[in-house]
Amino acid sequence: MLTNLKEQPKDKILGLMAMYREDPRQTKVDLGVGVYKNAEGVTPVMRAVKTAERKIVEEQITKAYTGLAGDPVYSEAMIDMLLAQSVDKARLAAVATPGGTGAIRQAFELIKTANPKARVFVSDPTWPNHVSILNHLGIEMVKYRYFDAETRGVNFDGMMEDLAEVTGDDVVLLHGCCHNPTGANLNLTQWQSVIDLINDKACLPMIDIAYQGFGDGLEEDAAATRLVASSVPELLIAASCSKNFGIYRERTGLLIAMSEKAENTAIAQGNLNHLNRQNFSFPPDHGARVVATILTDDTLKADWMAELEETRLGMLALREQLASELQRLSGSDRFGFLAQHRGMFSQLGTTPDMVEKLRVDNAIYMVGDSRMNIAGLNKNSVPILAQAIVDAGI
Ligand code: PLP
Ligand code: TYF
Repeated sequence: MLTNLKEQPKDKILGLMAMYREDPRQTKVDLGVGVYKNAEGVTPVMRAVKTAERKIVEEQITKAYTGLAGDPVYSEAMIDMLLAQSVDKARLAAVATPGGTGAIRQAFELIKTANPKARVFVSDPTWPNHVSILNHLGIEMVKYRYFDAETRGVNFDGMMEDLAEVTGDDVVLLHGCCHNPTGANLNLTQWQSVIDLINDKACLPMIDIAYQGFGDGLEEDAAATRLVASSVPELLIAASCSKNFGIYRERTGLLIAMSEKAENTAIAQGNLNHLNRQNFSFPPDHGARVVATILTDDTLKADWMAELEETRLGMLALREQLASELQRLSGSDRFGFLAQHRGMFSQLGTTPDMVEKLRVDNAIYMVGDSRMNIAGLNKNSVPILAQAIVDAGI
């Protein structure tokens, strides 16, 4: 039977990681996979995470199953961090999931259960796993214009024109902050227009938030999600702790379903639990426990926030250095968008051929759509990248 299997398309981002590892050139620069790296090229375990883990080792007295939804202390702490006081908590159902990806996968499954006719509108471009999971589940996907190839900002008029096609059966998937892959984000006025459209169409919004704290700050990055939550009747949120807690391999995420009325929450919660049970039963606990330990301890939380802020400011400084170096070398302001983008990524907006040229000639690895992981840079590699970009005639 297994001989019937066909080859599956590879994940291009993960493929690039392997290519980079095999490149013998000393000067190689990895701007591929979205993993934070410090100036030494290391993805550190955050201080507060280490302390929380020590505490868990010391104090944990059982590893018996939690519950299908995971530990409620984790869900509550995450809901506070994401949504603060923006919504009545009685309207929220939530489950711990294996990573943000687990939350996305189950959000899509929930959508399919609730409405088999639903189409999911995704930004063009979006994180490739959104597309592949939707295809895998056989859910119809519709792209809306998002990235303006000219300005490298958001093509907001195009986006709104395309979203005008949404019906009450559909879902609009939005990146809560730090858009992946482009780095271009809506401002709050634009978010308000999207909310008005969502309410007008009576469609379901879904927010994927994987980089809270990597853009403008922990609170600032949640502002759009909170605005949506306080303005619409129903909402799905898929959150990831992989980046902001640096616990990528622990697989720590949360799926939240916000119902219109508190009386619907029990059914929503039952459906989320059911999805966990069908897919893997109990969610992973270690990462969730680390996050809950940090968020419920004032000292640990303050230390985590301080380190997250250092991380964010480090990426911002690299953006500014790169934009100003490019301005100096090219004598033009056309790269100013790099300092305007937020989060880990910026899409340079060049062709796959140019991306390939940078890899072959300069051992610079970026994703084929010209997405760069800014955290893959350091003070010394910024001028090398800037020179290579200008030399390639980009
Ligand atoms: N959503 C986006 C846009 C992402 O970039 C990521 C990245 O890793 C995720 C979700 C989920 O990540 P994870 O499953 O590692 O938590
Ligand atoms: O976009 C990224 O690089 C991150 C990490 O299949 C990632 O979100 C990349 C590919 C993948 C899972 C995670």
